[in-house]
Amino acid sequence: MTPLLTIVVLVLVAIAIWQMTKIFELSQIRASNSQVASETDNKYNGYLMFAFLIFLYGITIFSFWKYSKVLLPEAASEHGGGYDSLMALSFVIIFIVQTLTQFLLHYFAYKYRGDRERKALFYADNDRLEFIWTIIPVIVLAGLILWGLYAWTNIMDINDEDDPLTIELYAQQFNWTARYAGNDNVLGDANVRMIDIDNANILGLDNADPNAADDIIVKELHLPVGRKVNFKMRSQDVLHSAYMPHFRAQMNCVPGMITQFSFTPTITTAEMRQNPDVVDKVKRVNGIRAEKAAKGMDNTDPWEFDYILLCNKICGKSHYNMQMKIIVETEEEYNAWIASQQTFGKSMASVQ
Ligand SMILES: [Cu+2]
Repeated sequence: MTPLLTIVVLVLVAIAIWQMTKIFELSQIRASNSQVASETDNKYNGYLMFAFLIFLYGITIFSFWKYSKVLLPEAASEHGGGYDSLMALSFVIIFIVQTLTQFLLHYFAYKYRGDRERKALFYADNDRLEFIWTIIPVIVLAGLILWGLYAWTNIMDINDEDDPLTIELYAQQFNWTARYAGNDNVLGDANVRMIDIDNANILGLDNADPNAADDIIVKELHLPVGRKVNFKMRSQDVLHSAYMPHFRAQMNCVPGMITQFSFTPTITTAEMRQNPDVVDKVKRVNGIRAEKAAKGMDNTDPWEFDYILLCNKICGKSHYNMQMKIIVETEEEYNAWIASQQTFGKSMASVQ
């Protein structure tokens, strides 16, 4: 009922505005009703162009001031720094180019506004000018693309050098499961057809594969700082995307195939919680939560920063809630944690 009433009210308001503009138009009839723009019209539009330029600059400055703080904190992975530099350089170039071109566009529209006395200059072409405005974008874009390709090849070079940890990230509607490869650092074979919920084989591991017995299945990702991790992604049902924003990492999870991504975490969770940007963000979020708590609203527990694995593909109705906590810790803390986890072999034995 309420939506219908709202629509009726909106339609009535629209009709009222339309009628009022008609009355306004009728009251504005002047002696000369020429369709040709007058000097006043031209001047008015020239100034409006200038006003729009000021509006553009104003909103740019406002956005920097208001939204810079929602950006991610410093990258917590080895490759993240290079990735951020590339991003920052692209932003700087776009910013300079847009500031200049917007100025030129609007200034000239104002300067050469309609004037009956002025005649347009016939200027056929200028090779040198055309050369300059072609070669500068060519060099800048080629530079960006080459640097981008170089960064991409570096990031996507997934190999077994430096003794990487092998971890599987398993996506399904709507949660993540992680599987550590265990002492042998080799993941056991798995297939969605071998999933046996009754026997707690939630990832479909192959019981007959000796590599599977020492695999460790967990719901929280622990990573030792400074050790390279090779992630192998699988999906059970639809397209998902493993997104770890603080590590500048993202990879699609595709049913029927294994995709991979590799990175080395460089900052522990405890260290990241001390980062000034993170401290500031936590303070702001908890301020909002405290306000909500005062009004008696839900979900107002104070928040503590944690790294996070998110799904970055709209994979269904609970997509927004598909996440897993990531804890980056020292080698000793990691070893103690992994030692306290049960292996797949043991959990199978306890079920049967
Ligand atoms: Cu998903």
